[in-house]
Amino acid sequence: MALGSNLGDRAAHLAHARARLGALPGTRLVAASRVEETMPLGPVAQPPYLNQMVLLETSLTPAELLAHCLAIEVERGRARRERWGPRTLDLDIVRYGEQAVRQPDLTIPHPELRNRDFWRREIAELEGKHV
Ligand code: PH2
Ligand code: MG
Ligand code: MG
Repeated sequence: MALGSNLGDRAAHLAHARARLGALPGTRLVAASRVEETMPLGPVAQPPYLNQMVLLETSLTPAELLAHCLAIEVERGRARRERWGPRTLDLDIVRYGEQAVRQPDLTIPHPELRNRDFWRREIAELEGKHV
């Protein structure tokens, strides 16, 4: 899962997300990458992000996990205005084991994975930490 924040207390939003994700039913936080500051990608002018990748082990389905993620985003005051606009907290399912998902509201692997060097770097870091 990718965590991102570029509004408010960014580190606190990420910390909240890690705690909540690790406490979801049937779910364990296995590893976390470093938190990195990244320049905003995309067409909207906005502040820099804090980004982090975490590895979860879960018995939730992708759709269940997505529903929890949206609820956790709302807990941090996430408002959905423009696409790719600034946000307090963004939780994206980037990969789900080897499984692929293609639903109107969920595509796994995440289609942006190929475009985001920092995501691939963070995943490599997680794979090193995962025992
Ligand atoms: N997420 C976006 C848009 N732009 N830029 C950075 N640096 N990090 C993000 O997580 C990010 C972004 C939409 O989800
Ligand atoms: Mg995103
Ligand atoms: Mg998102």
